Amino acid sequence: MAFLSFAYVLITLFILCFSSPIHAQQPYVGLATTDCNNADTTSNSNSALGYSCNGLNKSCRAYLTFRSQPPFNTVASISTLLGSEPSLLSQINSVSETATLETNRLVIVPVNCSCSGQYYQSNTTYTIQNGDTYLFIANNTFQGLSTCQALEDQNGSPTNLIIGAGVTVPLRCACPTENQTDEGFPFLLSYVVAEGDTVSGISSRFGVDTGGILQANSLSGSNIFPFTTLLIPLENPPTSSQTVEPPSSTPVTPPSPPANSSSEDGSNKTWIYIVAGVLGGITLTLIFGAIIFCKFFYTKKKEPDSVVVSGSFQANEKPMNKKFDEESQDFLESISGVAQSLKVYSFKELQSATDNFSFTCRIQGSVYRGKINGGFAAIKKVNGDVSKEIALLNKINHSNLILLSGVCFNEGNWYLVYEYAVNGTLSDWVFSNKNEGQYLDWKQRIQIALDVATGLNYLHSFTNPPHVHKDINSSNVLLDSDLRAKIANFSMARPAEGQEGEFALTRHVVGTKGYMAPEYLENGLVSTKLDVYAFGVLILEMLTGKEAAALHAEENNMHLSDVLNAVLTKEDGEESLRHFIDPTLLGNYPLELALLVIRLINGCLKKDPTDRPTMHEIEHSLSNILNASFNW
Ligand SMILES: *[C@@H]1O[C@H](CO)[C@@H](O)[C@H](O)[C@H]1NC(C)=O
Ligand SMILES: *[C@@H]1O[C@H](CO)[C@@H](O)[C@H](O)[C@H]1NC(C)=O
Ligand SMILES: *[C@@H]1O[C@H](CO)[C@@H](O)[C@H](O)[C@H]1NC(C)=O
Ligand SMILES: *[C@@H]1O[C@H](CO)[C@@H](O)[C@H](O)[C@H]1NC(C)=O
Ligand SMILES: *[C@@H]1O[C@H](CO)[C@@H](O)[C@H](O)[C@H]1NC(C)=O
Ligand SMILES: CC(=O)N[C@H]1CO[C@H](CO)[C@@H](O)[C@@H]1O
Repeated sequence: MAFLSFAYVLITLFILCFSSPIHAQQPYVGLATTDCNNADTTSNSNSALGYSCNGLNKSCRAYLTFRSQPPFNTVASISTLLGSEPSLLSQINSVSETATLETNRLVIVPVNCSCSGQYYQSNTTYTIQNGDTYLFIANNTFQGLSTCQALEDQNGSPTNLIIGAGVTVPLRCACPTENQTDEGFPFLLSYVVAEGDTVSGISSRFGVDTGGILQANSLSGSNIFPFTTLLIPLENPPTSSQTVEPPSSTPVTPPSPPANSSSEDGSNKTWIYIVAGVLGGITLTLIFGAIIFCKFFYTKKKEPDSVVVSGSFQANEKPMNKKFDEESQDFLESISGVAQSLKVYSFKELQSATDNFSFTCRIQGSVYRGKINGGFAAIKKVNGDVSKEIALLNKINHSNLILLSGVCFNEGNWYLVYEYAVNGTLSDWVFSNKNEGQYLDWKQRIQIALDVATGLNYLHSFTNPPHVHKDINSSNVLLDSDLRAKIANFSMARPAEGQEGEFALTRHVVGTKGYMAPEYLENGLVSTKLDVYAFGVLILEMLTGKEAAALHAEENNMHLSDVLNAVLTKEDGEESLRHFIDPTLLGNYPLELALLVIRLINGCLKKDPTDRPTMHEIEHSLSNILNASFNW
């Protein structure tokens, strides 16, 4: 077995090594973009003039990023500057067309991108102002979305810029290559690097893997510079959730490579380190994958029906034995050597982080708040098999799914270290008075619903294989300092087997009361539509401020979708609707949008799972509702 997996790793590595140059797409130009006297017009592979026309299509819809800066801080002014359409721009960024955006907010700008000769570009026109130079226009006004070389190429010599005259500004965009399209990335975003950005930070913001970004830009290291563009290959068009700044402090930072690049010789060495690092990373990931795979396979064979049973944040009570203990220790040792993004903590470190797991550090159940490296982390103690949760969380990276940053194993217990969500669980906000008279307003609730939908859509459609969370409820949705939602507790998550519309069966029906879909309760059918149902219950709770179980009981145990139908069809429509909605909203919500939300919930709660919408459709509807809420 060990030999086989080693051979597998070698073969995969071999294939990877020799296939990676094929994926090289558009080279990153870096600081050459500001070297205006040195227009690199001779080399067509490494040009500051634009991304070369190597795509499948000669034109496409592409996306740019721009940071709102006065006077370009409204939907109208940004659209005009960048030649975009205000209605699309406002829709993608979930803001109204008349909105003024806060300074430095990341804005996603949809543009039409097409080949003009050798390079892709998106045209816009700009009127020369007093004091402008091509460099100033490209770097300061357009934030690096164009270059002085491209401006010169398009408009001629910079010596005769006339104030008030128009110039054509070619913006750096590109259409995906055939390979990118085949691999499921039909959208490209030209992301303008900001101060402090890292490739891994950017990849987590857009929910794509770091390797994909490195490949798309033929980058071998992580040397990126502000006011230059990186191409981000995307599976889906970008959404407003990606414009939110990611949390700045993560408890764990990977060790930095030796920093000795004093000479040219040194920078050559750096390059070698980086290549070695990337190759090493791939090997380690593969080995780690193989270990988890083997481990998984092994346990599966022994106990074909074992499914981790756990309520919200409650540890599983599984009898311990010596063998399991040893296996876990082996497993831990095996990951300690290879898991790059996952830090293995000593029990001592966690003890001191949590004041020896004191009561005051306890958040809930077996979850503690710990102070690690000056920041907070949530530490969950689990007595049971965590390999699946680790394997899943270690490969997902999405701002709406909680980040697992480390693990620890001690005396038969696992400790999982997660990013810390300051504002606690959604249930604390919706049902209890823990936040002393502070209630979520309408827009905050819709934003949270959209965040959860976005996270679930990612889990359902963009993890490989697709997964079902299986325990969506208001205690498993956490809120960060901006009251943005992150889905937590993946202990019950499992691959969504079968094609869409097909279902897997399980004999172990576990979950949280009130959130379980009828086909699951009755027949043990598992599909992504379970999460859709639970999500419907979740927004119903957010809308009414009542727990699903209470609502169910209050309405004489009627099925929830019948409760909704009753509300929707009552004669005194408006009044019964207002009566139904959470009084802590104080009537401060657009009734017609509330009605749309109720219809959406109704769809999610359909008895036949195939009648329920997909998370993708839900995300889309909620994004429109949020957009309309901003206009209200
Ligand atoms: C982009 O292309 C679409 C479809 O071809 C067209 O309707 C739209 O007007 C174009 N937008 C701009 C800003 O040129
Ligand atoms: C952009 O402008 C250039 C130069 O004016 C022109 O050749 C090209 O066709 C334009 N592209 C589009 C899509 O309008
Ligand atoms: C580009 O613009 C930024 C901010 O506007 C500025 O800090 C930076 O120095 C500029 N770079 C160059 C090469 O002019
Ligand atoms: C390329 O063009 C074809 C046909 O017009 C279209 O169906 C396809 O979606 C385009 N691909 C991309 C990535 O834009
Ligand atoms: C960097 O180089 C200097 C002298 O060239 C050396 O003294 C120092 O130890 C080196 N630092 C590292 C981290 O390699
Ligand atoms: C542009 C590019 O990288 N094209 C490559 C796509 O993949 C095929 C084989 O899979 C290569 O032959 C192309 O060069």
